[in-house]
Amino acid sequence: MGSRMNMIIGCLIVVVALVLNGASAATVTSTGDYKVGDSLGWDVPPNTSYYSDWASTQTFFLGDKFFFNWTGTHNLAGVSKADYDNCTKVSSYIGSPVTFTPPSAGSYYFICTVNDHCERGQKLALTISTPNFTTVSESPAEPPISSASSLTVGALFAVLSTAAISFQTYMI
Ligand SMILES: [Cu+2]
Repeated sequence: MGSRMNMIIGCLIVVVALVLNGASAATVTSTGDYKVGDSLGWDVPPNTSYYSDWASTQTFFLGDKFFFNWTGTHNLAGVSKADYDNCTKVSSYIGSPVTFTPPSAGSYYFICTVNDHCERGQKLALTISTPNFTTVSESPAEPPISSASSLTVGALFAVLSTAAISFQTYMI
C-alpha cells in the first residue's frame, strides 16, 4: 500500500512537473524574440547608454524578431548610422507597437524623433549576424579605400530600403 502510494505520488509529481514546464514554455517568448529594452520597453531611458548596453548583452541572429512597444509620446524611425549618431529628426516614423524582423544580416539603427528623446538615449543600434558560421568572414582582405566606401554606402541603402519595406508590411 505504502509503495503504491509512493508510486502514485511520484507519477503526480512528474505530471505536475510536465504541466509546469509546458506552462512556462508557453509564457516565455521563444528564443530569438526580443522585447527591446526589456521591462522599460521603448522609452526615454534612465541613462544614455541604456539601449547600447541592452544590445551588447546579446548576440542577434537573422530570424530573430524585435518587439518595440511603448505608451506615451514616442515613435520609431529606422535611420542611417549618421542619423543615428546625430539624432536627426527624420520625417518617416511609425507608431507602437512594432515587430521588426531584420531582412538580412547587417546593422540597423533606430531612434525616437520626439523632442530630445534620442539625445537622452532613446536610440538603438542592432547588429544582426548570420547564424551560419562558415560564411562569417573574420577579417576580409582590405579592399582599396574608394571601393570600400562605395560598397558600404550601397549596402546601407539596401539595408534601409528593405527595412522600410518590412515596416510598411507591419503598418498594413
Ligand atoms: Cu521618445
